[in-house]
Amino acid sequence: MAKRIPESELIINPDGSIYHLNLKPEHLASNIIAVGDPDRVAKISRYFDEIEFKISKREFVTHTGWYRGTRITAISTGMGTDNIEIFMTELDALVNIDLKERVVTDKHKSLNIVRVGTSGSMRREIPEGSLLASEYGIGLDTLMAFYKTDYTEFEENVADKIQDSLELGFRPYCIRGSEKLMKTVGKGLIIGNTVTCPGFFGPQGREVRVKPALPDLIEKLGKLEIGGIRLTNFEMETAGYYAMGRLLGHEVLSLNAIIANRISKKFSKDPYGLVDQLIRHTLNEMAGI
Ligand code: R1P
Repeated sequence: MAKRIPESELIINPDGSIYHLNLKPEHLASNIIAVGDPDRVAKISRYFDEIEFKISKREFVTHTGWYRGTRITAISTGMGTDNIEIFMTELDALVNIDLKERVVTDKHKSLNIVRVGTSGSMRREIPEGSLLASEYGIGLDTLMAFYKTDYTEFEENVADKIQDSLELGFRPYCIRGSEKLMKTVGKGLIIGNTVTCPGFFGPQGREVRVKPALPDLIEKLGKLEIGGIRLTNFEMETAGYYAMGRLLGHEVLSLNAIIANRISKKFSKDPYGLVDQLIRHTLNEMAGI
């Protein structure tokens, strides 16, 4: 007999939808475009040929519809890997748990999840205005201290080297995204390796009024060459997506609109235009998979 998941551990709303995302299984497509900013969801669904369903709760705004014959869900997550943990767990529950019986279903279903987000470059040669797909995510957050994941030896080595180089009192994690989606949705973009930070200012080496504890974070990370990979950009979700994707068995790829270059200190003159370019690229590539 399959183990029943108690009410307190997986919360279902009275209408049968999942607690935070407010979605029922039929509302979700297998191809998902995930964004941080709730306002970005409509900027994706305006290209749909038909919008089938819309709902929102907290920072999770969802539009499901059709684009050139492919059913796609555009959904926002808000910022940070703590939100990504909730997002990925509830998405997975919608497809891999019988919500009425509260048991894991026999046949695992894998989703295609593509993050379309903004990011800052830590490389002079990747200027603002670039579009980048993340091969690896490097988590400087502590999410994965709460889950046991299998890492490759290479991923462990990268994590060790970053911990040593930054003299971190905690262990970061390094994890690869979907090779399948990289070949399709990532096609034609710069390939990079993305550092995921648990904040926007200090954790990304920014000083506004308070001096960060690691003021030379960008310089140190920018100089590292680990087993042939170079770290390229900062944001706040990628590593969490990749780790939860591996744990739950989903294909995940993070795409980044590079709106700032942290070395040249330049900011894009048209960040919304750049995000729109990335949205159109993603829709067109997703329609084919
Ligand atoms: C910070 O401004 C936010 O922008 C980036 C970061 O990862 C963080 O969520 O992504 P989004 O543009 O998708 O929100």
